[in-house]
Amino acid sequence: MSDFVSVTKDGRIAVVTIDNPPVNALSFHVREPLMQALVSLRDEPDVAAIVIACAGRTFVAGADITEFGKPVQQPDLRAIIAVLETIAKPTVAAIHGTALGGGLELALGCHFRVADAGAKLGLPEVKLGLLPGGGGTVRLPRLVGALKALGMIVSGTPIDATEALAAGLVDAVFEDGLTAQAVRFASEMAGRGGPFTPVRDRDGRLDQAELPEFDRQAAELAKKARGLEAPIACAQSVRNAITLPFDEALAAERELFVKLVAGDQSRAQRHLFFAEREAAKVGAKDIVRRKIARVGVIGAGTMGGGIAMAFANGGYPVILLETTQEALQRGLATIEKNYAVSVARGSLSEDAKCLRLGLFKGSTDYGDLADCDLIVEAVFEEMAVKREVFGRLDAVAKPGAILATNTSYLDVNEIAASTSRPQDVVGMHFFSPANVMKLLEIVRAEKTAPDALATIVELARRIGKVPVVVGVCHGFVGNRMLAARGSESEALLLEGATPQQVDRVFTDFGWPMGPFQMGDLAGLDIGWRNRKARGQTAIIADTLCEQGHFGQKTGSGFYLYENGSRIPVANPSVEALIRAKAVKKGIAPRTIAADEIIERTLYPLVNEGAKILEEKIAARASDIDIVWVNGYGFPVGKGGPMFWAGLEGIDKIIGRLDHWHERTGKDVFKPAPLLRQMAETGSWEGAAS
Ligand code: 3H9
Repeated sequence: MSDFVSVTKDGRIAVVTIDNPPVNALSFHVREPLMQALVSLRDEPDVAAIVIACAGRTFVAGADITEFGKPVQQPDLRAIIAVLETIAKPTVAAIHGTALGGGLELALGCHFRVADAGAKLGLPEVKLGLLPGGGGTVRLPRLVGALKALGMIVSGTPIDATEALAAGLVDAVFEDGLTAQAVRFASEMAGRGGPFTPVRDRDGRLDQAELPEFDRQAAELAKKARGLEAPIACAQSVRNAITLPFDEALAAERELFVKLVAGDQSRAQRHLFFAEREAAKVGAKDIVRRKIARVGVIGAGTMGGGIAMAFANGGYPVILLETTQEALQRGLATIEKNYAVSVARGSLSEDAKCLRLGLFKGSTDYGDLADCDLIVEAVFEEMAVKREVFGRLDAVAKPGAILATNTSYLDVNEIAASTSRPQDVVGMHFFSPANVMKLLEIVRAEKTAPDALATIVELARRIGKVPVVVGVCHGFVGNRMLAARGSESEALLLEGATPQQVDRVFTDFGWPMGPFQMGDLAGLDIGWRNRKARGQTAIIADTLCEQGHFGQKTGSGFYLYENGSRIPVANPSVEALIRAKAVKKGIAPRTIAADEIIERTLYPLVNEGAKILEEKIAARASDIDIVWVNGYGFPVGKGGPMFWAGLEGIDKIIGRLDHWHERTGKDVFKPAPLLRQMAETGSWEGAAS
């Protein structure tokens, strides 16, 4: 019929196959022939049932996201589903791979859904700042109940075929031969005779009595939304499925979808979707990646243990190396405890825990690393120590093994130079806890070989990380910008702001926590140690550290944490300390507005990002956004600092940076030339060239 949709017949069963690689998105060039096929099969007397299947690696993974923000070309998905629901003969979706978003909505337009055992089904639109706009919020609750639908739609997390079967989302699961099984299933249904009830008319699972519990759960979810509109809209729309007639609920869903798709939050989240994929495109497609079968990790402390877990979670055997048996056993025990906590929480099965633990081998002998294809060092953050470790690695590692450092600040070129094979050395900057945090800054040193870099990027994706390649500079992209963000923290306090006020501005902006709370969580001693190493001071934070207040771990820092609580409480002695230091410096406190806090923290953040682009430490502005969203909690609904700068207005940012630069003379406020170019051209990329 078309390159993208074909129809074959197996006896009286028609099989409509969508073939739109890579993920069978419902682009216009699919929708048009799909609609034609369905209309014609509906009226063909020889056809007793229709199966909708997909070629390639997956069922339809959604609407075509690249079409959002452009005028809709008809037929749209809703029109196709409307036609599907006029078909009297049985319609069956045959699902393999992932049925996501518009893909699952298409399947919900069929009378039946059958799935391959490995399939996953979900409505992830919320992750793009949207709600399902093809009837998903009103049809899914009719099959699985409103509470289950609420959980699936607000989290956006897909469920597997077994769960889908138990929930009533699919009618049968097959181990293999999906299309043939779907044809058999369709034939059997046709043989049973109709009428077949479309999902829209099945109200049995909608229960008004669930409303109070629904509202309770929706309110909980709203609290966690942190200013994001989509989760709230999702919940509202699923609620409509219970309280409104089908067509009214469908119309309300459409209205919400249209509003969200045109909004800044969804634009920001779509930007992040493509940015993440763009960041992972490193090296020519034909570069032969090195084979990584076995990984070594040096250091079984918090970082090394987390890194080792990240690899084991991805299925890689790991040799964990420590200097003493005692440190090794302590590290391995912590890993075991962490997995036990996951089992207790229900996020990991006992079998999976055993499987993962079976992948670890502990050692205190560098010689045991000889077999590893990749060795990651997570030892003390000091150049002399790193150089020594790399010298020893150079002596034992096999030729071609990739040697990685987990340094967060140090010069990877210098580390590479302590080996005879700098082409095999790369930075892998994990974020703590390394088994949880998604971001991985991959540091390309001067001599890093392209195939080594491409291998690590691919490996990062395999273990579920979000990789971003960065260049060598102090703190790379993330920590360097963090320093710029925090450069005015103490000045703001001395001039009259409180830690609570600054943190509140951050959480109102959408951050999970503000800088002072984050400092307390990470441990104020870390920054203190770094400052001392660089001959820098911070009068409030240094004083707190000198007095033994390191944050959460000591029960006090910028906040108090009483009786081991993690909830920060205002700390009167910190406020007294700030006032005393201000008096000593002759600074009279004044009221500081939220706007000023943003200007003096987030504008320098953007400015530093521009400098990083100028220096080509990051290849694209969107890479910086990925770093900040995945590593530092920059709100997804604002798309990362560089995307947000566009929303905020580059001219406005430059104007205020100029103002603060004039007033303070500080370099962090001096607008980067690239920022000015950006104001003229409207594009970071255009400006960079
Ligand atoms: C929706 O459906 C709205 C409806 O409710 C309402 C309609 C009215 N569109 O991720 P990968 C591209 S919203 C366009 O690397 P994987 C992707 O950019 C949608 N392009 O593969 C990449 O391109 P490139 C709801 C898409 O195997 C390539 O495909 N659905 C789309 O790691 C490979 O992608 C979703 O949100 C798309 N929908 O993972 C699902 N999807 O090679 C979004 C992918 O040029 N997709 N591309 O960089 C995914 O979650 C993953 O892609 C998937 C495969 C799990 C399917």
